[in-house]
Amino acid sequence: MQLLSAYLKNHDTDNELVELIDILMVACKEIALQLREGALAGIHGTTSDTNVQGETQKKLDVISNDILKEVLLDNRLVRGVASEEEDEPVFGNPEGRFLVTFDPLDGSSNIDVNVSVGTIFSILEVPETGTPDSVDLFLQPGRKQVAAGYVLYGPSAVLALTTGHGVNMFTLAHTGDFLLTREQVSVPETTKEFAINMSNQRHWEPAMRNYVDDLLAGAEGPRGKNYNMRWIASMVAEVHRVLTRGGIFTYPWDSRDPKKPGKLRLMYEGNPMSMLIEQAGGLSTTCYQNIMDIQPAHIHQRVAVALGSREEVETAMQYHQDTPSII
Ligand code: P6P
Repeated sequence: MQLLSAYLKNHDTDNELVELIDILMVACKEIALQLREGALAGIHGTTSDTNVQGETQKKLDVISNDILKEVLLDNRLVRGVASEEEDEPVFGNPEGRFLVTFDPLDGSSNIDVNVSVGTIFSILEVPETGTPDSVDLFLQPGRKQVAAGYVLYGPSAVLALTTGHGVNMFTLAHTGDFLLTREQVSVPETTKEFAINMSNQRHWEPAMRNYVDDLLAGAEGPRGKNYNMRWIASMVAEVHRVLTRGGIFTYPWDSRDPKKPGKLRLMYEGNPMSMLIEQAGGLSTTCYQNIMDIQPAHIHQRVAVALGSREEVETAMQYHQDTPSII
């Protein structure tokens, strides 16, 4: 089985990008070790702090964030990082070539119940023009990403990675190496599986309610087939399932906070997951437009997400075109 860096070099990946991905994996391996220790190391539970999202920070949110910041900002290639857990970007080498955004521990509400969580990352290049040490450097649409991926800390730790030439998966071996375990992943075009938090149903737009009602109507309904539902409350695990066997994952706009288009964040959840899904032949939208076409206005901007099997996502979009929006 091929080592991660060997695979990337054999497929003509930019040497400095390979180096950056390698150090990212040094951080993720440390996070995986911390998670394995869990309660034994006294690192379950919450801190007394809340992050910029207004969410109570788990101890492992902070630990993971600190590991990633330390490893990345210590490398000459990194101009700056932006994290779900940081109010503002943190800058490193003024001559650095890359910008990294990340959700250090997505799904962290699952940690104390021992359910899979993950690190999501997005890699951009510093734009030619831009104010030094400014958040503006990061505000690039998802199409500008040079790489994106996640490490899912599940029964095994799996890296799903794209550098713009398809999606490959690498499993963390006991040796500490990430070894190629799935090459050129492809999302099945159709599906019978959907993932949504049904408890929010009364808050959705009419179009989303109509779409999900028809999924629930099954073979007797307009879709003409029976569907299964999943909800793990960990985007990394949901996207990994979609990449692995198809499906649609959606966290739509809801009326609880009408000024925000949804719960998920564009820069370090929507964009990296969209690059993975599109590179694997799927589709990733807000139900109205492709997520990677959005020009970000601020670093913690939220986005509605509907991603996965192309035919299913296109159908969800059609429901939104056919039903007047209330947003
Ligand atoms: P809810 C985790 O907090 C997260 O950001 C995603 O990983 C996940 O898909 C979603 O929120 C779960 O949200 O409202 O079901 O708890």
